[in-house]
Amino acid sequence: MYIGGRWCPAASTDAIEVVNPADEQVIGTVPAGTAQDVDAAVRAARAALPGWAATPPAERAARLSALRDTLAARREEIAATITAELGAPLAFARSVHADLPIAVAGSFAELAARHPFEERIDNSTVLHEPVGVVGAITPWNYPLHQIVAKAAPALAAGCTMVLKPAEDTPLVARIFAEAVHAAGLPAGVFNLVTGVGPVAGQALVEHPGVDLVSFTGSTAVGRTIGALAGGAVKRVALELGGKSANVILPDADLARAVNVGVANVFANSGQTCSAWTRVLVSADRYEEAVALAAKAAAKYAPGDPQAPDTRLGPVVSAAQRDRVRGYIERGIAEGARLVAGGPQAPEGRERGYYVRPTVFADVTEDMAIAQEEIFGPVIAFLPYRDEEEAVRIANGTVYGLAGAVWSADEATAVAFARRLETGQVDINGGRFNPRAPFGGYKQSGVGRELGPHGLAEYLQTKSLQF
Ligand code: TXE
Repeated sequence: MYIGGRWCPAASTDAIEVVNPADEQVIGTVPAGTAQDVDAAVRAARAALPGWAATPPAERAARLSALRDTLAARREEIAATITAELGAPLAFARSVHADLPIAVAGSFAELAARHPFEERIDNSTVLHEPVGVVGAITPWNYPLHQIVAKAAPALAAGCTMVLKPAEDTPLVARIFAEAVHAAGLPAGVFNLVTGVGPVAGQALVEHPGVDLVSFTGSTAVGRTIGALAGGAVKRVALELGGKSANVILPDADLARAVNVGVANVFANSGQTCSAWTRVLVSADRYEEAVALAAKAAAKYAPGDPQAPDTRLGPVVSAAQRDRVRGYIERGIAEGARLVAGGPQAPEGRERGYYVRPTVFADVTEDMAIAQEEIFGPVIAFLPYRDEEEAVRIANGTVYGLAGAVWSADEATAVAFARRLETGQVDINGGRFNPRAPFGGYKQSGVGRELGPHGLAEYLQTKSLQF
């Protein structure tokens, strides 16, 4: 545990084993934190709060900038750790798992320096003050990014925090805590408690010393956390699941839309909350699109994430593998047409938590594979007759996190995107913007991360009237 600026033993000797999903070997252990550890961490965060909240934004920005630099200096180690504990192919671990959070840390360092923490409205001065102590609970799918997307804005805002990272990927969280230490953040501003969700996570949500809970994970757990936080009248931010639609309009470049769409889902073995897992294609181009996808899927042979040419590694855990394979079996049972992949272990990959890259055609809206988040390398193709039907299908799930629209005419794509009930839409492939707000409509969540909107989550306002 990293509490009050130093590494200290946990209250219990229970440990969590961290397993490499590529070969099922144990690669490390971390302490299984309890309510007692969480209490010590929250106390440390509360003690550090007045000092950090009063630290001038320029100084907070300087510490964040040092944190960015420390993470950048450890890029290789971060990538190797994430490859080992998550199974992400090494090149992707470098270019996304390491570089994205480094960019996000840098963007909040800049933002902290120039954010208007005070504004004038007529005869009032409005102060944007830190909410207080943040309890952050993160998942394993982008383990460092999820941490930085909460820690960087919280620290930029002047909040202090306790992090409970996912039990599957706690090793990179430890690197993050070391980077915080090396960057010279005052003791107690950032604290780390490892442990399992229902014990350490729940204790953090319920602790009266926590003012804001920021959670990313499953909708089921998000619902419980939202209810607990609501009951205690705490602020809460929830980034939850998705079932995003990739809408290919009739005039789009079909091959590009399908190939980019397939890459979008198979990246990170499909473990991306914003992945475009449902592809909507006009009925007259549907078979052509399905054939293109089957051909593209063949290029994603599951392989060792350490190997330089691997594009698809394993999924994170045995539980996740079984869950994903279960969905593939369910899709077949429900009558969808399997055009690539399937539920069996990929050839030569019986050891490790591998799943075949899978493409389903003839998926209907009522099927589980069209409605539920699978979180694995599985794509569902659905045909539509006209634009109205495409909008209805795209919006026809409980989720609303992301989506994509393709058209030869950008204005047509934008007009369609306006009709989507979702927090972000990529137009003709888009380009990820680490400063644009990220978050969900409907049951995909509450609140936004990244950029000025992400910073605002960690601030509360006070008006002074003159
Ligand atoms: O998530 P959990 P899991 C979805 C995805 C995946 C499914 C299950 O569909 O297949 O969730 O993954 C902590 N109180 N997403 O089981 O359980 C837990 O320790 C407090 C989408 O891994 O939600 C971990 O730190 N905390 C998602 C975090 O919550 C609790 C990313 C996430 O775990 C808790 C991950 C409790 N009662 C999974 N129970 C996305 N939106 O990107 C668990 N936790």
